[in-house]
Order: sequence, then structure tokens, then C-alpha cells
Amino acid sequence: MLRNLFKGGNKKGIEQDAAPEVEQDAAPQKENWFDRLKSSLTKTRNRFISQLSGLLRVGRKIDEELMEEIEEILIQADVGVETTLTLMENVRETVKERGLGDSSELETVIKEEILNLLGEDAPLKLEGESPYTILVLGVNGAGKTTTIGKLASRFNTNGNRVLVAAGDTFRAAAEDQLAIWCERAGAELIRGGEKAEPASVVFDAVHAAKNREADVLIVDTAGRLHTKKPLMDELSKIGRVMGQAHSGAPHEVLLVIDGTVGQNALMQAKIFNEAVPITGVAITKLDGTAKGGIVLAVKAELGAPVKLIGIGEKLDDLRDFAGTDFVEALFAVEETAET
Ligand SMILES: Nc1nc2c(ncn2[C@@H]2O[C@H](COP(=O)(O)OP(=O)(O)OP(=O)(O)O)[C@@H](O)[C@H]2O)c(=O)[nH]1
Ligand SMILES: [Mg+2]
Repeated sequence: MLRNLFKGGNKKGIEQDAAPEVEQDAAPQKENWFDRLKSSLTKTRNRFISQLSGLLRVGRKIDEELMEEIEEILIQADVGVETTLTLMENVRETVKERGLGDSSELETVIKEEILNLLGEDAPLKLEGESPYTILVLGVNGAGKTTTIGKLASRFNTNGNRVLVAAGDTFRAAAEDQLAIWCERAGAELIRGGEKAEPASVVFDAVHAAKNREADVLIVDTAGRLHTKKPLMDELSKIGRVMGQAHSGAPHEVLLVIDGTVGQNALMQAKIFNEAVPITGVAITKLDGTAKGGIVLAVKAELGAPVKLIGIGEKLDDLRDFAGTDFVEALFAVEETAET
């Protein structure tokens, strides 16, 4: 069964005891979508593209010196050394193939090659045997719980019955924070209490989701440092327990990365990927960071696509990642700079 996450759906008799506080009017929101994305990328654009465009629009000759200047800008914008070198290698090849000589023609090639690097869009879809299970992980404060709240709200709005498991039993306040999000999102919360064993809370939650015929179960986990081996082992255990309780689970392993951390977050991500293989990445806090270049590096360095981006703290500030829109927003010309 395939339940589309973003197109409407019927409510299938779900009780709606807590309507999201941020109610949206779909049409105007769609209109504003690109502007919101564009404005949330302002700092990254200033750091990265404005410099790049300045370099490319002066009609310079394409030569090694120019290529190296571009590389420097990309690295400074948190695209990372490895990804920058790969990207620019591809740019050089395309320039050669097309016999380009003037720098004004480079912007298009760079955009194309960024899109190649990002790969196909891979939005989160609910498919397979229900309940569809999503395990959410990441370092402390990355934005896991907030992203879960936003996601739960979207699923609920689209007519899916949503359960959320409070797998973060580490901090007393964690369950309460999740409970508030669940109430806003119209999702049911399965909790085990402070200091309960996370894997056993999650095991119970998978069974509850099956018994209640939920469409989706989202599992919150405590933030953890990638260097803490026992905590990483605990994550592996949660993943295993989910698989024992429900075939194919976890269907999605969503790593939440704080966009303001930049390149360091990728190092952490690689270790999470070893504990539980990641199927997708959500990058949060892209609003207000100049380090958005990290988005370009995720697929190339982790092998998992960026599926979601967070551009604010509100319920509707979560977007499907769409490569073309992202690149267009990143390279958008600032209208305000004209006068
Ligand atoms: N500006 C902005 N803030 C965000 C975004 N996503 C999350 N935050 C904020 O980041 C802070 C941490 O978010 P949480 O969701 O609690 O993070 P967490 O990963 O669950 O944290 P722990 O459970 O403590 O590991 C909160 O203040 C959120 O409001 C985003 O996309 N943009
Ligand atoms: Mg949390």
C-alpha cells in the first residue's frame, strides 16, 4: 500500500483531538514556498553564491586560477574538500566537452553539476506493510524531536494514523516536549517513563502501532555523541528490536543533522551510519546559517539522500528536499541589491 505523504487523504475515522496550532491555507503557502526557501538560504547565499557570481560575471577567462578560486569559495561555504574536488572535476570535464572559454558560462555548468551531485529527489514516502516505521537519530540538539513533530503533523493532515514512540528516556523533560508536539500534531504518544529502557519502549510501541492499525510509527531517540560507543550500540539495538517486532522495520532511518554545524556534522554522520545504516537525512536550521553548503556534500559523502529540510521552528517549517528548487534558491539573484 502506498500512502502519499503530501497529497490529501481521507481521515479514516481518526479522532482529531488536537488540531495543529498552525493551520495552513494550502494555496498561498505554495506561492510563498519558494520565497521562504530563498529567504532561509540568504546567509548561505551571501557567503557562497554571491562571491561565486561576482567571480563568474566579470567575463574572465576559464583557467586553472579561476577554478581554484571557485574551489576555495566552495570549501569555505562548508561544501567540504572531498565534495568540492569531485564537483570541480566534473565541472572541468563538462567545460572541456563543451569547449567553454568564458566564465559567464560557468554558472550553468556548476548548477548542473551540483544537481548531479545531489542525485534524484527522494522524498519520504509511506510504502510497504503498515505501520511504516521511521527511526530518528542524531547528536544532541540536532532537531530530532522538532522534526518528528512537524512530520507527524504532515502525516496526520494527510489522513494517516500516527504513533510516536518516546525512545528518549534519558532526560525527564524529553517526553514532555514530545507530548506537546504530539498534541499539536494530532499524534498518539507511546511512552515508557523516565529511565525506561529505550529498546523496550520502542518494542512496545511497534506492537501498539500494529494493534492500533497505525499507518506510521515515528521513533524519537535521545541525542547522543557519536563518540560514545555504548550509546551507539544502544541505537543498533533499537534498530534490531524494531526489525524483530515488525518485518522490514525500521523502514526509514532518518539522521537529523544540524545545518549550523557544517562539515563536522558529516564526520558524526558517518559514525551513526555505522551503528544503523541511514536511509535518509533531514537537515535542520537551514534558516539563519551560512553553512548550507553542507547539503551538497551529504549524498556524495554518506550515500544517503537529503530527504527533508528544516527552515524554522514552526509546525509547517519542514520541506521535502527538492534539488532543483534548492539550487535555484541558492543561486537566486537578490532583488534588493538593485537600488
Ligand atoms: N531555526 C530553526 N530551529 C530549529 C529547527 N529545527 C529545530 N530547531 C530548534 O532546535 C532546538 C533543538 O531542537 P530539538 O528538536 O529539541 O532537538 P533534539 O535533536 O530533539 O534534541 P535532543 O533530544 O536534546 O538531542 C529547538 O530550539 C528547536 O526549536 C529549524 O529547522 N530551524
Ligand atoms: Mg529530542
